[in-house]
Amino acid sequence: MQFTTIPPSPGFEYDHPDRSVAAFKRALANKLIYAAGRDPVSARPEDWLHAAQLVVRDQLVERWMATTRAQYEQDVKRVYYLSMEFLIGRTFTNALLALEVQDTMRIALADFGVSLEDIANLEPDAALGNGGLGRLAACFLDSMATLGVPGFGYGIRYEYGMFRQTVVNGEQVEVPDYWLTHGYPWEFPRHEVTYRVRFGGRVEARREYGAARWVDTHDVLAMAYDSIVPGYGTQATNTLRLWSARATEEIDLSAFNRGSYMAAVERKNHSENVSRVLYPDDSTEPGRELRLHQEYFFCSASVQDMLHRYLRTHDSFDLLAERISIHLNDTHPVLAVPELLRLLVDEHGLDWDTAWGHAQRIFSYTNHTLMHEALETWPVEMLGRVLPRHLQIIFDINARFLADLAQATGHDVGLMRRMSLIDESDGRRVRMAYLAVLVSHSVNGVSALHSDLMTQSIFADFARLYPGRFNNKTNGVTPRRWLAQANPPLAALLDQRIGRGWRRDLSQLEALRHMAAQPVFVQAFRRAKHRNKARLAQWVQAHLGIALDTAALFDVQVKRIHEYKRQLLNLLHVVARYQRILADPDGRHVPRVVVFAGKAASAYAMAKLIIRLIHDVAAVVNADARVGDRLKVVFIPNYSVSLAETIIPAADLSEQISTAGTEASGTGNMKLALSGALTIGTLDGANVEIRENVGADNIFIFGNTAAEVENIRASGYQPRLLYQANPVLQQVLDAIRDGAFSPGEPARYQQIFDTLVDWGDKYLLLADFASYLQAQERVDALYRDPDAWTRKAILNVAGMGPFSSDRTIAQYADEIWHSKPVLLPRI
Ligand code: 26V
Repeated sequence: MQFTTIPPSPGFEYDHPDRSVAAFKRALANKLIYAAGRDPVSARPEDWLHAAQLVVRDQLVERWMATTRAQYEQDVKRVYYLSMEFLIGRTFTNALLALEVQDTMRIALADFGVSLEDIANLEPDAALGNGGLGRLAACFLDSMATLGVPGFGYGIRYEYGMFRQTVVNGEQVEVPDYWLTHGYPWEFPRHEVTYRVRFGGRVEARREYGAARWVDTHDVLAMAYDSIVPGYGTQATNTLRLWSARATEEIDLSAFNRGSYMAAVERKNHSENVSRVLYPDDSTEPGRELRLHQEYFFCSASVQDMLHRYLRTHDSFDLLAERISIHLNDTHPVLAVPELLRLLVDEHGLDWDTAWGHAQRIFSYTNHTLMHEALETWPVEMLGRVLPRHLQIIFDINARFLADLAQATGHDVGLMRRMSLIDESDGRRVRMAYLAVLVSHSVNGVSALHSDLMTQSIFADFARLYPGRFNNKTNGVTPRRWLAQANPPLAALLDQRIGRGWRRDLSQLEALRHMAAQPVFVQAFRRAKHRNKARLAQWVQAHLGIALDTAALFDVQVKRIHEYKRQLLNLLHVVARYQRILADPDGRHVPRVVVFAGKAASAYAMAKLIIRLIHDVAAVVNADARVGDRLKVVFIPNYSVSLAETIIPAADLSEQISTAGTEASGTGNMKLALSGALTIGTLDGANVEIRENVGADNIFIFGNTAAEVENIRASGYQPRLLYQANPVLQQVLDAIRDGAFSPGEPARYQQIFDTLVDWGDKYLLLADFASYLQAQERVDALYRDPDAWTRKAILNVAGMGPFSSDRTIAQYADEIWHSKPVLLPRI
């Protein structure tokens, strides 16, 4: 591969980093000695990792500067992706892969007696996100860079990322994730890039729809930290800019002079708390004031930064909407809307209509959940206290909107109340999702089903009023991380059979379709899967002390623990299976390893109880000699991006079993199918489209559809009747209720029984139980025929082309952002 050097300014000389093994060795030695200050004689693996990270980073910096320069020269439209979460994981191997220098680095390190794999495993994850939404943002960054979309991620540099999950006596215990202990070598602190972010105070000289003065605020500084986002097979690299809170003064001098040193230090701490910790809840909206501070903090800094960049090359705002797009990743960044209006009207003197016109062409919004509990609303009282000027702007937007609505619909008061930005039903609260819909020229859901349901449920009134605004963009995942990096055996097989092009064009996997009939290929595919299973088994043996039979079917459910995702339904099947083995000890049972992993929000009691039940069931089943290798249950603690990279490639079966209508899309479903797992799932989220693409014969679909779920609920669902009518279900639930898995505390799971049988079974586990068990029997039957199973697995991989996040981002770029790639020499 030819590396094109972009010349720096003429006469400027520097060491252009070479890519030979010899050059890597020199660079490693230099970094170790001069950057890390380590004598090679006493260097620890961590030091080698640090040196190697810096060597790779050097390789990226030149491309980064070339891209940034080209973006300026071409005056491109920039896409700003605002997200409270970026769940990045590790960067070292990903950067090696983007540059295609894994082998060079491996050999260079080996010459020093260092194993690339060993040091790569020492890198902590950057876990600045909860789950699906945050990981999607990270996949999107990768795809934007790869496609040359001039994309900037903006977010928060949390000091504490997603908590570390430990398990103590079967129960989740959260441990803070201070991930910066050894520094983060991928970031460049930009001390000079700081913005003042204001809170509180009051508003003076306000005119309706006109400028106002916001005064007496207390301020926090936002300081930028940039990291490089490399594109694959291109010079294009993008920037992820994360904001860190700094106190405006090191210590408050007036307090200091009055002698209250500690009070001054406390104030500083208070300011800097804004970026201290990621909220580890992805389900409930607790309305905490610190969260509101976080949201505004990063929106304000980001919008100030983009206007600053725009004004470096433009002297009016006329072209603003042609030069910038702002994408709202869910409603968390929606305060960017009143912030942009405030800056344009109050600080830059634009009139309201012009500013609003710009905003409507600039903003677009993605909705990621229909779950009522997760829809953000802020109390008017709190918003007015923390951001008084923004509350006025929101009121102004609302007044205009309601006036227009009244005119268009003939003063339909019910409709106006329903659509108002202010919900008056439960105290007065601002509906952030409505604000996002009102300002955006595009509102999308994340799978075909979810986008449909979105316009039929939470946004039905808006969809009637603005039908052209709503669209679907089905999620995707980056094939670089989730296939090339996570699944080396399969990646190598693909390279050999269909070439390397799938990394940039995943539709090339289609070429596998006809190979599903070739016995040699089927065998090679099975060997690749087996190697991944052996790798996971080794991990489980080393970390959990459980021996797994790699011939068993690896049945995997990995995701946040949520009632709607129904890990409990999976567990009911596990118990039924256990009871079946005991009842028929000589039967031909297909051996299974059931793997769970996932975190529960720290305040989500039911989710934590489910984790405990998984452990209790595992303890009983795994210790029962009558069961042997025919059933093993494993809970892998501290699910994370890097654990996902080990678990997912090892899966035979992918559990995607949410109550239809509740999972917006899912992306784990795509990662698992891409690694050749067969899906057992409901017709929910992107499962529907996965079925269309892999073929109905190659997926195990069960359970009620979204429409049926709605009907069941509407016509008075009575789970107890199902319990009474199904002896298998009864035996399973009775065992759980009676303490078969918690003999020391028989009533421990009474609540689970009650929730399902007597308290309404909100997520319809019992309604889908029989159908789920039948689907599991189809799974067993197929697994008995290894060739037939593997053929279907191959057809799954072959059908995954459309689920590349490159496809998703290309659609966002064409249909929403109208952005063009930056032009750079190809490599
Ligand atoms: C909500 C909240 C509520 C307030 C506290 C903090 C917080 C943080 C995150 C969220 C929203 C979570 C929404 C989410 O992650 N949705 C998932 O998005 C994936 C990507 O589109 C999608 O595949 C999953 O189906 C969907 O559950």
